[in-house]
Amino acid sequence: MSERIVFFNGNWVLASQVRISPFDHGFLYGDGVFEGIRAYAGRVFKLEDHMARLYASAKTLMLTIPYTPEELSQKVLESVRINQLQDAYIRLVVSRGAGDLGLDPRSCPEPTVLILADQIQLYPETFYQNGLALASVSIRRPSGDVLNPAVKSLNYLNNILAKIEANLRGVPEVVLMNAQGYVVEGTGDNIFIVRQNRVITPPPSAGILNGITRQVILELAASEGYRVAEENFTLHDLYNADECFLTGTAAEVIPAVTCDGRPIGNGQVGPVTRRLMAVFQEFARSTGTPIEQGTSVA
Ligand code: PXG
Repeated sequence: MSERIVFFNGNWVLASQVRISPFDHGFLYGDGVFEGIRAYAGRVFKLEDHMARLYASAKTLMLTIPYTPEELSQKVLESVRINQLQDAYIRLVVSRGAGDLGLDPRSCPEPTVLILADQIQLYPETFYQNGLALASVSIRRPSGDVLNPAVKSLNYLNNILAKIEANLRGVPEVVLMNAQGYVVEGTGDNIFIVRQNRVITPPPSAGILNGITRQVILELAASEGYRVAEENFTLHDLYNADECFLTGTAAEVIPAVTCDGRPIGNGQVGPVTRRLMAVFQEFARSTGTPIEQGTSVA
């Protein structure tokens, strides 16, 4: 495979030629924002929604992205095209940039902007066929008044600590709760339960990353005729649900069949989950911004 060409601070360069300053506050302090975006069959999925979330996250951090959303969208499309990809995972990172030592972002005149498109690393097919085992973890998701989970920042230590607990317990993904004990999300995905044909996911006010896949599933589930609700639920509700699944750009829609050793429903992938997995695949492959729309590379 030939080396990837990445967009780095206004230029298209080979990935191996990118030089990020040791003084970049993204590296020193996790000061920055990012998006994980997917392309299916030559079209970038929900590009505008990813851009809106990126700029919203940046606004909260008072991080001025030196491109308009339209300009940056064109670069995202171009990153897929220039690497001759059709199906891709795109990582868009904007960090505070290089500055002095010390937290103060005012010492960083120029943000660092990086777009990397590569082949996607899919989860093993057995996860989709047979479902995942989940475990709840002791680490809590911080509430909105601490570090708002709605901001997709470069600070993923909370999620990484949860991932370490997942590894120690030998499960591929875990369930995080907020300080009130309500289930909120996984380490890189949102969570849904199905109960009596109602499709339920925690509300944004519970302290979640407002996932783009989550929003798509809420809409697809409603158009499939299911009753949908954004409601707080507990581990008890999860153990006693009929079905459970996770959603995310990387995971798409992935079934979960046990949590903390309790089978969810009958411990098999349920019919609502199967239906939504199929509908999502169909939707993802039939919508999106064509990569050909971008301006050609000079
Ligand atoms: N919750 C969290 C905490 C996330 O980070 C999601 C939910 C799902 O959101 P979307 O918009 O993707 O439906 C995410 C986002 C990766 C990677 O490995 C992906 C995410 C996060 C961190 C890393 O590329 N997903």
